[in-house]
Amino acid sequence: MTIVLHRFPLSHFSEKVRLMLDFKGLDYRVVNHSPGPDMLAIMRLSGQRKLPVIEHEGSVIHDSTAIALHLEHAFPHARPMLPADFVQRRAVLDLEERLDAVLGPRVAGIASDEALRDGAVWTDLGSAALGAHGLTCAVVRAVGWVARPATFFPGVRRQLDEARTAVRVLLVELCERIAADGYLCGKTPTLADLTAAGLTLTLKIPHTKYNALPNRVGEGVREFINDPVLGRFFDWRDRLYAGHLK
Ligand SMILES: N[C@@H](CCC(=O)N[C@@H](CS)C(=O)NCC(=O)O)C(=O)O
Repeated sequence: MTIVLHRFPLSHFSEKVRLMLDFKGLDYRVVNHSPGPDMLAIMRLSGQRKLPVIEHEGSVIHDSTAIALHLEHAFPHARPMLPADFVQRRAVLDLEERLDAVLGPRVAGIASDEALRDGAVWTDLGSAALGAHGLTCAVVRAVGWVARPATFFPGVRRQLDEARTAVRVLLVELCERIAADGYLCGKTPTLADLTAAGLTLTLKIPHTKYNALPNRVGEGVREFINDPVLGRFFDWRDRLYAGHLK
């Protein structure tokens, strides 16, 4: 039975789950929602307001980690995302949790801050993020005019700079892990790899079948994309998409 993935088009947690479905080779359909207008429908469906949510054989599951555990349990013959060995499994889940905690709350702010520096990029990002029932480009542009000056307030600037530093430190660690073993927790891809790839969605827009920003592939946060140290991470992510994901 086809799995239904409810997502916001530019949601990095939704991308994390979409990558799990690809990786396991499962049949799925994507339903795009708009933050705001579709909140009531999401609440009615899942009893909470965040996406991703999946529907599978009458079950409705929210939270990307809960979805990962559900998929591992429901499809025992599909490609595993978690090692059978409990020590290795714990290591994968610990890294996944840390990736969620560091990248989860920071990536959207960093990507928005970057997009605000260029009116056209901001309008594309805002319109794609708001999805099919989104506000018009003119309103997105107007929001940009208000938001851009806010990023210069010292308190906001400090928070954004701290977010960039925290994300960069983590990405450097991921590069070291990749250099050592090829993947983040050993020599084969796991849930940790799918998490890192999915949660960095808007740091550099990947080439994917479900990309909400097809005219911005390869673009993103220039400080990261142009950093030679982090090149290893984005090259690795490109190979992961090309080899295992749609
Ligand atoms: N812990 C959740 C986080 C999901 C999440 O934060 N989703 C964001 C989009 S990336 C969201 O729905 N935000 C809307 C809101 O907070 O109202 C997961 O792992 O799925």
